[in-house]
Amino acid sequence: MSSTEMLQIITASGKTVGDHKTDLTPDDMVEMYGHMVMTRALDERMINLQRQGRIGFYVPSTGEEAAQIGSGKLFGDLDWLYPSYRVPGLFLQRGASLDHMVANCYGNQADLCKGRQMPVHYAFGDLNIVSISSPIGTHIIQATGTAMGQKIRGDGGLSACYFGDGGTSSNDFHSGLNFAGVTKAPVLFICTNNQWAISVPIEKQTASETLAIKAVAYGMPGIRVDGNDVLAVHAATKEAAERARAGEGPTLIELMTYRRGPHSSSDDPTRYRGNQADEWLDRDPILRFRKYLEREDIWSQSQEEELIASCKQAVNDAITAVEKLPLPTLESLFTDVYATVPPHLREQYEDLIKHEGSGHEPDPDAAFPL
Ligand SMILES: Cc1ncc(C[n+]2csc(CCOP(=O)(O)OP(=O)(O)O)c2C)c(N)n1
Ligand SMILES: [Mg+2]
Repeated sequence: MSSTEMLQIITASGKTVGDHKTDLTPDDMVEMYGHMVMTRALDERMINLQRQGRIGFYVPSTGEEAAQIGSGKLFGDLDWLYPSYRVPGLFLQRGASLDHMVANCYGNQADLCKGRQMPVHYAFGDLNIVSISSPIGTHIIQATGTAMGQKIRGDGGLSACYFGDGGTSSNDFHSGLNFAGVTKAPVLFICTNNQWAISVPIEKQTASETLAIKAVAYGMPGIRVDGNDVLAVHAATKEAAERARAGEGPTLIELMTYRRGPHSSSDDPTRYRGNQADEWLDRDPILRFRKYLEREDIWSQSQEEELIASCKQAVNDAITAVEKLPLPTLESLFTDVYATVPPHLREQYEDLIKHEGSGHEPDPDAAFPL
């Protein structure tokens, strides 16, 4: 497969292309399908919460579930993940708790980031998932650096870095891929080409024939994959992971999909694009995988109904568990940097407490800029 052709294993009608046989067991596939449906359930509910004013900000990933779930089964304890903000499914698949994810959107005391990050910017240190970088592309060089370390250590671990089509225009894309190519670092560059970077369409992002072809300049394979086909995403990333673990270096994987929703809850895409999103409804990754599983007699209507009900229930339970928790204490703004809080910060803390006591309240309607 070249960097201009596109790897596809299941078509929109759920049939397999050619005689492809997946190495995934029926149980693996049912588990992956469950994570895709859970990701959608979380997405829909969180956007509603934002519209109801119960959380400030959300980033939907509807229609991009295969791009998130296709690679998650490949990783083990020695691997490090550098995610983007549009891969909540990957977190769920790696074992992140829904309570922690929902709490991050409230920025309250159950949030592992203690309200210091933007919402939807999760971090799970114990799952080797690095905190999401808001500046686009900066984590690409971090992933390469980690992979260079993994290579020196020789422990068989790899790093995987998730970013979007817009991320390929960052300086760090060039530096990260260049160094990874030269050092043959074990890193997977997983680029979700959803064809938009906020209001910038892919044609204005690059004059390149594809994004995958950029790999050629860095001396690594580039592969273009149907990003709405979870089995194709799995096959391509698995091969790249095997190459990385065998000492053969990095791979750039371009996952072709479409950003069906707004960039974020603060965005109104009707101001800059028509309703192309409708064309992509037929290529829905969840529907496609479901059709495949039904054809293979691995899935039934009653299982589907049970799954949807249980996913919705799990999301509701997480919201109920964390929504009413208090915000992090003011004191938490001053901890976790120094072992002992130095005098100048202690003084600032005391001033802040005095200020808060004087009746000043944070503005509850302050909007998120992005
Ligand atoms: C360095 C930098 N420039 C601009 C922004 C504002 N910004 C936030 S998300 C985004 C679009 C990124 O698009 P893409 O990489 O395609 O990812 P997607 O949102 O489509 O998943 C931009 C420009 C930023 N966060 N960082
Ligand atoms: Mg994009």
